[in-house]
Amino acid sequence: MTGPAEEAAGFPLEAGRIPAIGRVDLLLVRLPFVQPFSISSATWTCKEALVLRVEGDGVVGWGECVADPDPFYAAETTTSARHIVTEFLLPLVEAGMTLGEVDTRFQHVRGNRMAKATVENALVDLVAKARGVPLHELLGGTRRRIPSGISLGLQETPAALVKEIEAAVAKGYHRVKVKVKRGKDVDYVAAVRDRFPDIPLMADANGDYRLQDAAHLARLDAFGLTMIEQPLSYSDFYEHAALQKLLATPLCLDESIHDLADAKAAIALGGCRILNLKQGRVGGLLESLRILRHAASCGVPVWSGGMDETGIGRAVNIHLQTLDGFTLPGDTSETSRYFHEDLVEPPVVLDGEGFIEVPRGTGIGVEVVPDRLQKYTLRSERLR
Ligand code: OSB
Ligand code: MG
Repeated sequence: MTGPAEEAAGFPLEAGRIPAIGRVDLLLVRLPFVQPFSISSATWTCKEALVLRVEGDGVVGWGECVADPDPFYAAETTTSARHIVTEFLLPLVEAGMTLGEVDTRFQHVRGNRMAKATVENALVDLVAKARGVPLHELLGGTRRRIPSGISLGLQETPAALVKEIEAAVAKGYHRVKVKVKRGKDVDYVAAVRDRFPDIPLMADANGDYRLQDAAHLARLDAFGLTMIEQPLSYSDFYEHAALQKLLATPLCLDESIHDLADAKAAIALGGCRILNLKQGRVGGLLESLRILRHAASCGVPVWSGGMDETGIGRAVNIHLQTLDGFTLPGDTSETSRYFHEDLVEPPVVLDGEGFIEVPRGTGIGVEVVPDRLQKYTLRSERLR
C-alpha cells in the first residue's frame, strides 16, 4: 500500500504552468458510428460529446468530455457537464496557475469528474503545446507504441460474435473484450472459446447482474477469462467484494471507480483485482497518475478503458498508456472501428504487430481538421 508520504510526492505534470488564456469555445459534436454499439444498459448509434477548445500563448488546447447525452453508463451527461464546466470550473482557472493548483481548486466542486477531465485535458494540451513537447513527455511516459485491444458490443447471436472476433484477431488486436448481459453470456463466451481457445479474452457486463447471480457467473470460470468487468451495479464495492469470493475469475471495476478514494476502497475490500482506468471518468490525467501509483503499490494490474472517444480523447488515452503502470492492453482500437471519418488526423491504425504508435507532435499530437469539426458540430458557444 502507498503511505501518506509517498502519496504527497508530486508529479512533474503538477508543475505545468497555464499561459494567459484567450478565446475559449465549448462545442457539442455528433459523429455517426460505423455500427451501433450496444452494452447491457444502452445502445448508441453515434458519438455525441462536448469538446472544449482553449487558446493561449499562440497555441490551442483541446479537451473532450466522455459523458454521453444520457445517464445510462454514468450519472454525468453532456448537459450536466456543460453546466459544471461553464458555471463552476472555467471560472476557477486563472493564468499563471499550475496544473496542480487548478486540480486543488477543482476539489471544491464535488464529483463531476468527467466535466473536470474536460477542462484539465484542454489545459494539459495547452501547457504541452506551449512548451513544445508531446503529452506523453509531460506525463513521463516512455513507450513509443502501445498494445491494442477491442471491445465488441452485444451481438444478435454467438455466431455473429465469433465472426466479429475473427476479424479482430485477423487485424492483430492483442486482446478481445466482449459485452455480456443476462441471457447473452455463457453461450456467447463458450462459442468464442470454442473457436479461439487461447486469445486473451474478457467479458464486460456494465452492471447487469445481481449478487444472487453468483452461481451463474461462476460458470464463466470454465473459460479462462482474464477478468469479468463490472458484473454488478455501478457504485457497488461491497457486493463486488462478496462476489469475488465466489468466483475464480478476477473481477475488474470500471464505472464504480470515480477517483482515487474509490480505487482505494474497492481494492482494499477485495472486489477489484484489476482496474479499468478511464482518465476521462476519474477527473483527468493527474488523478489517473495517482490511481496508477496506488494500484501498482497494491499489485493490481491496470489497463486503459475507452469511451468510444473521437480522436481527441483517444489521443489522450494513447499518451497516458506510455506509462509503465499500464500492465494490460486497453480498449484502444483503430479509428476505422468507430468512425468513417474522425475529427482529427492522422487516424489511429494498428501496425503489423497490432500496436498503436504514439503521436510525436506537441500536446495530443493529432490535428483537429477544421472542416470536419464544423461538419459534425451541433452547437457551439464562445465562453471567453
Ligand atoms: O464499459 O468500457 C465500457 C464504451 C462506452 C461506454 C462504456 C464502455 C465502452 C467500451 C468501449 O467498452 C471502449 C472503446 O472502445 O473505447
Ligand atoms: Mg466497462
